[in-house]
Amino acid sequence: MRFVHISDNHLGFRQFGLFERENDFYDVFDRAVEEIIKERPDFVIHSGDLFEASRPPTRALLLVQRSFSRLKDENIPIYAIPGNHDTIMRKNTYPPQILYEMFGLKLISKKNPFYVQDGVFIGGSPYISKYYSKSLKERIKFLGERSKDYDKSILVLHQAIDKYLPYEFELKIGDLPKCFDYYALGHIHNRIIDDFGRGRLAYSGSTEIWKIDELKNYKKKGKGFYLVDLDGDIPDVQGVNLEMSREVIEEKIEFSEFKEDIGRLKRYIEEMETMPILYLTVKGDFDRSFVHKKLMSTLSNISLHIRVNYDLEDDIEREEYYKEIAKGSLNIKDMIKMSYGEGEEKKEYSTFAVSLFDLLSSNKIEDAKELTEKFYEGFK
Ligand SMILES: [Mn+2]
Repeated sequence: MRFVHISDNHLGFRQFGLFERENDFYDVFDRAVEEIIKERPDFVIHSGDLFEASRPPTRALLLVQRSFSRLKDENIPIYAIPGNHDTIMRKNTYPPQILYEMFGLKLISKKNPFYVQDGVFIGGSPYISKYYSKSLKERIKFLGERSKDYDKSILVLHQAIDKYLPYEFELKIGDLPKCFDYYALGHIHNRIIDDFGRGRLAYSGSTEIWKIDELKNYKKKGKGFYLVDLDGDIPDVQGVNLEMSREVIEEKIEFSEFKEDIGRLKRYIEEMETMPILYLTVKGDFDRSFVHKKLMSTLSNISLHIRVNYDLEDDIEREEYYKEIAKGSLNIKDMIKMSYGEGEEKKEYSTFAVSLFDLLSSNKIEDAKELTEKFYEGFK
């Protein structure tokens, strides 16, 4: 019995507002499906965040339709949960995954918490926010009990666990029952494989570099999906690596070596077939506009996107910024709104955040609780 564990494809994500990046996420998903068909697994487990948002672009929806109908033709069913990105936080709504039930997708939900294929128990829960972790723990406990009638069992979740993400988690490692053979997890974008109970626990990770802090883990462990063999006493987990669409480069440059480093970087990039993404930090004592102009004139026409962080020894601008805040000419509420960005759905969040800020800063704790409960009601 072999299956594929894949997660966090974030289809429809237009990183930096670039359609090239949106395509990168589609392309790597396409390559994943090619590889899955080559591997001929008995089934696929998808542990959430198939889409970047709960209302994905039509192109993303079509790509998944085409891919899943190919898997259906090959008799490979997909067991899937929605993640925090493709969950809709309202009552009586459906995640986009439900569109593919006619293409062999089996949605793991509150209504259908588990399935059994060839004697293997496949149970799980859609993403649940930390405000409802009590109900999440109850669901997991229930699944643990039900799984005991079967030889092999898999638990599918899209949650962070304290052991792997100590600052922002919904579950502690001790909350998981130890009776499952494989814990198919999503949410953390790095690849993680661990021993747990009598089996193995794994985050298969994202399939593209969604955020720069995934770069280190990607360089060490690659990105793609896991191929799991359930036949032995302990599941055997193999990483299948997918080729990324372009390189992401992170460099720290000392201003004293600026010219040499930029020249070296330029020659390195010129060898590439596809334009990379650059994350540069320039450190030292220098004139920001000189460095910016030089960087752009040397690298912008050979890179898809450049992000520069200036680490100035004597940062006058930052001091000015702090002075502005102290004077009160920068409004915290405006800053909250700005950090959420534009768009209908984002406006809902920023309105919520600003109202919460108002209540909390005037010490209305109970009102803040009530507002939060209402906002997250869809999770109950
Ligand atoms: Mn994700």
